[in-house]
This record gives sequence, structure tokens and C-alpha cells, in this order.
Amino acid sequence: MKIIEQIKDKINKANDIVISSHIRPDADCIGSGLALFHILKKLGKNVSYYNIDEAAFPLTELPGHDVIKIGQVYPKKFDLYFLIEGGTESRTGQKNLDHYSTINIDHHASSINDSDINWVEPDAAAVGVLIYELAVSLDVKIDKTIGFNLYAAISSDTGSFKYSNTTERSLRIASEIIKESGILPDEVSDLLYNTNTYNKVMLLQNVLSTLELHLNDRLSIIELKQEFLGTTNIKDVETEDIVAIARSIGSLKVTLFFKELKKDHYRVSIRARGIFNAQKIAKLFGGGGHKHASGFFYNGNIIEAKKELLEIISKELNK
Ligand SMILES: [Mn+2]
Repeated sequence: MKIIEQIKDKINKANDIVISSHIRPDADCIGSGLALFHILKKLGKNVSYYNIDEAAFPLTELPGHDVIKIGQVYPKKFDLYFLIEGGTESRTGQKNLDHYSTINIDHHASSINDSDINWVEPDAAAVGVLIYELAVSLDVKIDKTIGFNLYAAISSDTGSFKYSNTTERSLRIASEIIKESGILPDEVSDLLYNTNTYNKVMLLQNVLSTLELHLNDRLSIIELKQEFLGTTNIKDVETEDIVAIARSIGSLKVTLFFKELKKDHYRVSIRARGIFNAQKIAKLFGGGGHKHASGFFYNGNIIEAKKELLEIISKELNK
């Protein structure tokens, strides 16, 4: 049986269903989770949605967002547990996952296939694409709430339909979502991309002042120091998109974004273009992600980290 048919079968047989997204949720996993929540509601299911981390503004403004509860899943018997983008306890922060019948829906090649059913499609631009296909197979009409969330998921993970995962499939599905639900794409874009605060734009100024170019302008490095955050009230997760600015320089193949979490402890995002494989680099440091967008944690001095990465990336670029 095709995996989507297996999931359909499980949904049809289930009554009480719970959903969780990964920690530090992004627009794809929240949008996809919310769309799935409202799809299952339309089928008359009892649905709960538990996340460990609160979503950051503006994702809190996604329609239907108020159904999300923060914390561990209530220890009751659910028939089915959907894990959006990563089915492990470390990825979701949820404990005792092996007590449930779990379905992991993901599009990361690095997804750990630890759930009872693992629907992992690295070729899908976003989990939103998969949730749309699930809705179609369940015969659920895409209403405005579902449509807005799915479109936000796909728009966000394709960088507003700019990244290499902007394919016939992602554009066709985005178009079908608009047609079926009647949502206005510019309203989604305004919410996701045009709601910066003054403090956020000033933070960009500080981060951009750290910009370095290396390896004949093929590698850029930027850094977000804790001191930049100061009293800005900007949450960590709201700074994820800053890397997009540093990667817009035409000559670049790779961009590294060092985010200082505390002294000598960094989260490093890697963005790549063309044939360069960011995931391969992230894996060397115990991280993961996609070919063009990956990341890892680094404990140690940033000067050492840069030295080490420059050497590795230089070798990769000169292959
Ligand atoms: Mn995603």
C-alpha cells in the first residue's frame, strides 16, 4: 500500500489524534501542523496540537494558531500522533513517543525514520506540499484557514518561490491552494515578510557590519553576537531570516551564519548554491538539513571554527 494510503487508513480508523511540530518551529512546520489540525477537524476527529516552543511573531498570527497548546502532550491515550518535520524526542522535545502510534511527516533527507510510519520526501519543497496532497487524498476541501497555512508553509520554505526547490510541483500546488481556498498570496507575503520591527532592522545593521568575504568572494560569513540583541526583545527564532541578506551577493557559493547562543557556543547555519552541498559540511559537525540549507552547533572559539570551516570549504570548492 502506498504510504499516503496507509496514513489515510490510520486517520479513518482513529478518533483522538494529536500533532506536534519540532522545537523552534518555523513557518513550514507550524503552517503544515495547523493545516493538518483543521483538515482532521473537518473529518470530525478530536484533535490536539502540542508544541514545546511557542512560535515567534508573526507565525502567531497564522489563522487558527490559537489551537496550539504549549507543553508536553497530555498523557492520555491518543489513537494517532502526527510529528511534523522530525519524529524524534530530541527534535520535538516531547517525551515517551514510543507509547504512541506515530507518523513522521518530513522532507529532510536527514530525518530519522523512528516513527511507526515515516513519510519522508526530500524532493518535496515543504511539508506543506505533502499535507496538501494528503488533504486531496482525504477529499477535504481546502478552506481559507487551511489554504493560508499551507501557502505560508510552501512560500516560506521556498524563500518566496526563489530557492532551488521552486519546482513545477511546488508552484502547481501553491496555485491549486489559491484556486481552491480563495486566499490572497499578497496577504500571506505581507504577514510573513513585511512585519519587521524597527529593532529587527537595526539588528540587521549590526549583523551586516560583521560581513566577511573569503575564498575569492565565494564564501561569506556573518555573525550575530549576543550583545547585538541587548534590549531589543527579539527572540532567537526571529533572526533565522537574516542569513538571506548575506547570501544575496552574486559571487557566493556558500554563506555561514554564526549565531552566538552563549559564550563559545554557536548555532551555525550554512546556505549554499548550485552544486555545493551544505548538508555534507553540517554532517561533519554532527548537524543536518537539506543540500542548500543546513546547520549545526559549534562549541568553541569562533576564530578556530572559522579556520576549520575555511579549510574544509576551500577543499570542497576546489574539487
Ligand atoms: Mn520544512
